Amino acid sequence: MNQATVDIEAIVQAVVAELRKRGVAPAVATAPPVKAAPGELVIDLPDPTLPEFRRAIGVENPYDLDGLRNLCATTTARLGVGRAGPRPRTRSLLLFQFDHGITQEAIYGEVSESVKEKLNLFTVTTQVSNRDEYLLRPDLGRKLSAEARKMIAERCAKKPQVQVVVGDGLSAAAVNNNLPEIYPVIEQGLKSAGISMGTPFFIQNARVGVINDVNEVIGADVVVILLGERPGLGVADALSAYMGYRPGPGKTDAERDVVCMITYHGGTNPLEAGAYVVELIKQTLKYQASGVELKLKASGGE
Ligand code: B12
Repeated sequence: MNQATVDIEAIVQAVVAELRKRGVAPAVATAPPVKAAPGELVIDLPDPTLPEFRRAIGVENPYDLDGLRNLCATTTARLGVGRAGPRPRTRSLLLFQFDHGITQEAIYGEVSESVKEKLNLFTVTTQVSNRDEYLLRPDLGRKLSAEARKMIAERCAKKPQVQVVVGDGLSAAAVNNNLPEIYPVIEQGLKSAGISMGTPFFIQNARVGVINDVNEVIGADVVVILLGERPGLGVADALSAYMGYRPGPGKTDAERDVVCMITYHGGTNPLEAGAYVVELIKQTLKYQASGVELKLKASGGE
């Protein structure tokens, strides 16, 4: 480090100290500057993913700092991060890129074979041939491949009351992290209620609407698909349970229900969610309806 750099650093420190004294410096968490060895490149910025920096207030001189802190604590949205002129701060940009990287990994990741094996799930595919096509062609993710139909016909029990299937959807992490917890709760809950369950399996590159195709082969009263939700910049491993009463050709989301945000990271934990899914299945069987029709019937309307 040459003399000029040292001088500039000393000046910056002195100015920041003076601004702090006057209460003008931003209420941003800072870390001591990192000293570079000769020839070494140092990015002198604290790790923005650490909790104290992720949640730090970046607004300079907020009118009501406590109020702003309370507001920011209510959400994972990027509130009160401040800006550098018209642009986001480097800290915000890096954090965004980090979180975006996690969403990409969730979308392009694969559901672990060991998770499938533990629950004895065999794998079939939709008519999608790769992940890019999955993202571009949701319609193909709603259709089983011919081979899948054949395999399901050969390996699965027919006409159970409830058929549970698992799909990767938009987040493999959602399935990897939550399926081992939620699945046994659903299985146990249905068993103790005396409700019969079909042979579960895993559908790669699946969309919600694939349950219509599944039930053409299975003929269940209720089909439940546990699949990964679109990852967000706050949470990337949330699972959903979508379900419908006697799904089949032409059935839409209006005839389906969903239990969403199943995750330990700020959603409903998978154990509780599993119990809720079982309750919803019981209602669906009782009223022989799902979606809007179930709401109407359960509330006494027609
Ligand atoms: C993307 C999305 C949508 C998109 C779906 C378009 C698409 N092709 O992907 C649009 C904008 C159309 C949408 C609309 C609605 N949505 Co929406 N949506 C989501 C979101 C952000 C992600 C869903 C996801 O990742 N699905 C997984 C992928 C793999 O599924 P997919 O097959 O690609 O897409 C299907 C599902 O997303 C499904 N879907 C989306 N929303 C809903 C809502 C219900 C009740 C059902 C049964 C199905 C459904 O529709 C798609 C086509 O079949 C979730 C948030 C979350 N935390 O899950 C909310 C969410 C699922 N939606 C919700 C709601 C309320 C709705 C609407 C009823 C809003 C309204 N009042 O109009 C409508 C209903 C739409 C419908 N399909 O009939 C709520 C459900 C709450 C609940 N427990 O009932 C959620 C959880 C958001 C929230 N936190 O409030 N939605």
